[in-house]
Amino acid sequence: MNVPLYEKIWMWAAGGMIVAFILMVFAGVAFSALEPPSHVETIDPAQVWTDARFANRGVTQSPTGATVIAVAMMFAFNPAEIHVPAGKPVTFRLTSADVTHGFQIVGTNANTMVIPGYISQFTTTFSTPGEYLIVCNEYCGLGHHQMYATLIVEEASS
Ligand SMILES: [Cu+2]
Repeated sequence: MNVPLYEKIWMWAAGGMIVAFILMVFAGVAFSALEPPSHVETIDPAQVWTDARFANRGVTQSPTGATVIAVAMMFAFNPAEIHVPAGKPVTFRLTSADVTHGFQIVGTNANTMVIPGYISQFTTTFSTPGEYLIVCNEYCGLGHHQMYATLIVEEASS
């Protein structure tokens, strides 16, 4: 079969692009700090406000970092303002009191779904002090666009 030169060039170029795209997907997974959920913990969504794990919402600081306990609900986060230290690992533990919400800290790689019945947990470190916007990025109802909170990353004192 006689394939003209230009046809061959386009075929190899198309094949090369497919290989490049597949390599980009693997590179993205390997080098972009993307992690699959490593933690599955359930909770009765009707008992969120009385469950001991979410009774003390807010930030617990320790010398090695901080833990944030927060609840997402229509149409707010509780607490609405979160203070964490810069440069130390911060573990977020989140759950929903009603429907599925999102928890995205704009400008960082922190982003998770908050699903009723489950506790979403992730750990991240904020290197740059400042004020960050936390938004719900899963449409959750008529007030979804008003659902936000503030994260304040403070210069570590030590
Ligand atoms: Cu929402």
